[in-house]
Amino acid sequence: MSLHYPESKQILEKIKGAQRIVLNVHRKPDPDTVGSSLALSYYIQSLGKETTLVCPNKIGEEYGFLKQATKIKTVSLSTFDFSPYDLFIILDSSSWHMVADSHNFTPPSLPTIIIDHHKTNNLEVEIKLLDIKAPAVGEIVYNLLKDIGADIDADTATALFTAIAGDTVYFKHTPHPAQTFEIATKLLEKGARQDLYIQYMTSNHPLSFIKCLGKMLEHMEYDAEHKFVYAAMPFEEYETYGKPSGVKDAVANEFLQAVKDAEFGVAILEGEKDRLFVSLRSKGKVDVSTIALHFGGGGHKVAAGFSIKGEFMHSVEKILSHIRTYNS
Ligand SMILES: [Mn+2]
Repeated sequence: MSLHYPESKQILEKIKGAQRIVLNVHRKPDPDTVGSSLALSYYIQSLGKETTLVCPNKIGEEYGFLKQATKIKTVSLSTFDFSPYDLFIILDSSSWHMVADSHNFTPPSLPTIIIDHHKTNNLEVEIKLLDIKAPAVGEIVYNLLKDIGADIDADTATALFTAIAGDTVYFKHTPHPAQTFEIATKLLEKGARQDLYIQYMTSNHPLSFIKCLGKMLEHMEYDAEHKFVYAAMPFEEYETYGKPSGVKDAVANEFLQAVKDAEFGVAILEGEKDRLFVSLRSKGKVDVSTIALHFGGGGHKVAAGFSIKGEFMHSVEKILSHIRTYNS
């Protein structure tokens, strides 16, 4: 049987040669990084090896339906003691900032493997498995586990299903749908708990989240000349809703591509005073990762993001005027 990835053999050898393995869950953890890290960790544990999962931010309680999600440690990567470990595996990160949530992170001198799907990935490590065609790292890990002949049990299936469902926005964004739906079907046959995904990941928001989402949608405007929509929320307003997390992502994932004649959309949230967090989504013609790169962020052709510092109105204008020059 031919391998899906030539790197699979090398990765298996590295894992077999290691005893204590540390896996990274990226900043602002999402279902893809959490699910794919857990799935790979279950496999490594099945070989009788120790794993530790580290994330620079806290993992939301909603992930509790995934086995061992509550064991993921929240640590400062910059001061974390890597010395007990002999292998570092990073999933779903395209930059050291994403790995550590810090611009001062010095990577440890450990053998390091990166498994990622971001077009903007610029990390140089020993082994890099980058598949920019994969809609989620969960799909890459699935192919990797197949390549190395790993058994996919129900917990692994649930973790990988969660990863793929998260990044594809429940199978809406699938560049190669036949492959992705086939993998999803196989995972369901292995016992993936799709019902728990729905229960905890999509039907579990506080009312303040929904109201804040509604307010942000009310702010949405259409730029007919440059064919894009944008919605921006200042910090003062966000604060009145209790700063619910995930609002910008929900606007981006569900509504930025929903408007007739708009080619792409921008959601801007002043999540902290004078710090704006921006998500971009495209219907496919416009490559929004180049806009994100311009502002020091990254991502994919159809989904990207960045953050900038500055006064709210001034920063919003700066973002919009760049986009208008870019898309004209
Ligand atoms: Mn991802």
